Amino acid sequence: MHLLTLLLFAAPLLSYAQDFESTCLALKSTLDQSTDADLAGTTILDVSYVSSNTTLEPLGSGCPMPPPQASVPLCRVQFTTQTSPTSAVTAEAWLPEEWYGRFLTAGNGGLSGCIFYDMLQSGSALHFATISHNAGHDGFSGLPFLNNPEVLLDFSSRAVHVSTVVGKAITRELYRRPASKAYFAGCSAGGRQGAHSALYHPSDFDGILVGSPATDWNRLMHWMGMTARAVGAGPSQGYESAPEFLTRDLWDVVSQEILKQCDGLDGLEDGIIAQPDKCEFKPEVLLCSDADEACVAPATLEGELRCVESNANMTAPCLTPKQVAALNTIYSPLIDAETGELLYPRLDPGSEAIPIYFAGLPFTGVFPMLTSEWFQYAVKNVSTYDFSSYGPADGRLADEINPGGIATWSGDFSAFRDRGGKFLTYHGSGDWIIPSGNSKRMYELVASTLYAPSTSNLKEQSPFTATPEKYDQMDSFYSCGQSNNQIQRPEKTPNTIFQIFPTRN
Ligand SMILES: [Ca+2]
Repeated sequence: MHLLTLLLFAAPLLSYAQDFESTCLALKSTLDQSTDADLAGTTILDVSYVSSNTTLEPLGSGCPMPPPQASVPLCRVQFTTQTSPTSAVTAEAWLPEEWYGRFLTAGNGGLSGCIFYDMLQSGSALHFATISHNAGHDGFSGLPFLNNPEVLLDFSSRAVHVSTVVGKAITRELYRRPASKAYFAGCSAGGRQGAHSALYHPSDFDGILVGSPATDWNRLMHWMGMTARAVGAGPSQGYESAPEFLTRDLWDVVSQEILKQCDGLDGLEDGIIAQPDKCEFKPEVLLCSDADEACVAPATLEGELRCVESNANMTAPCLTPKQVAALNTIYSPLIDAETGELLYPRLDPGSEAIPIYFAGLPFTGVFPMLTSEWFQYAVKNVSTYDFSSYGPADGRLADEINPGGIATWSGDFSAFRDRGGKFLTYHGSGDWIIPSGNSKRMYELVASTLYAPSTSNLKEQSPFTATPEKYDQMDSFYSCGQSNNQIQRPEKTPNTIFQIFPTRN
């Protein structure tokens, strides 16, 4: 009896699975013959049926990563869409056999033109028809932007929209009905893509989830460059001898001192700086005790060298005046010296302990790749550039040119809000790259534009379901792509979450 019952139920399931597989395998032909206008300019590269727990070959080049894994049975569609005579977006759609009617577009990161397979896997496993694209170029470098404004435009503002429109059309063709809801999820540069979509393509998504969004992109790139410069970064290796440069050991001393000064400000000395905004770090306490007058105000090169030496020869770790000055610079907001305008918020005290800062980002003595490639290939559009004199004028030029309209710095989310869109954003206070103050700044921009409550007026009873205060103690979210066992101090990354649009239904 039990066997019969099993067979009675199993037979339709088996039939459905076979139907899905055959429908999937026929999809290339279906798509090739489709007259759907949304598929114009799209070439279907391949369609395959993928069983559960299958290891796959990635699409594209220049993106070293573990082989993609599909955890549920799905229809995999690889496609490319021409965005101009000289540019195209390549993408994949993972369409799960068990579909709950929802569509998801995954964001990218950094200057990446890499399909985000982790999100294709997790999205499809959660029964979303999920797409991810290469933002118009392959690989992690910004070099493809050089002399190709159309590729730059794809990265800055076009690839998400184009691939989403095509992805939705492919989804309709496979399941014979449109998705009931469409979502976007991305972090960092992917977070900027989500904000850009809400601002400029408000019909693309019903819900947008962005982490640590890299909004005000040009300013972020500039802040990163100026931060690196403040601590001695130059255009190439060898700048460790700069008087402002701090070794990794000294950074550990700085980090411990920040914890000492600021841990208790949240009411509990627990190794967590839960409210970094309250932390006014005073690096002067780390000055070498014999830092003499000549060192405080070095009049000669000889004096400067003596200061560095006094640091190196001390029995206990300590800082020279120039190093102290560098710390005061990076733990203060970046201000335009001519206009007094705040250009970008400060580095979050405590975030300096995150390992990536010492692996290619501001604290290595090397000018950061993100800033250098963006500035060189997108802003200046030159094959070489000497970053040894990078400074405020370069930041102003980036603002002025705003390559591809990438800035994403507008508070007018009204079109997205008015169609019922939901925008949820979070930001770790120990973010690797993007100061959490930028999300608060973005919130204030949106709030002042849409006449919503400012962060200082948010209450539990407000229509905003989350307040910064409420979530200050959360430590379950980390920065983009990090899991608990990958980060050294996960407990030191409290978060702030804003739901910019109230949940009305
Ligand atoms: Ca604490």
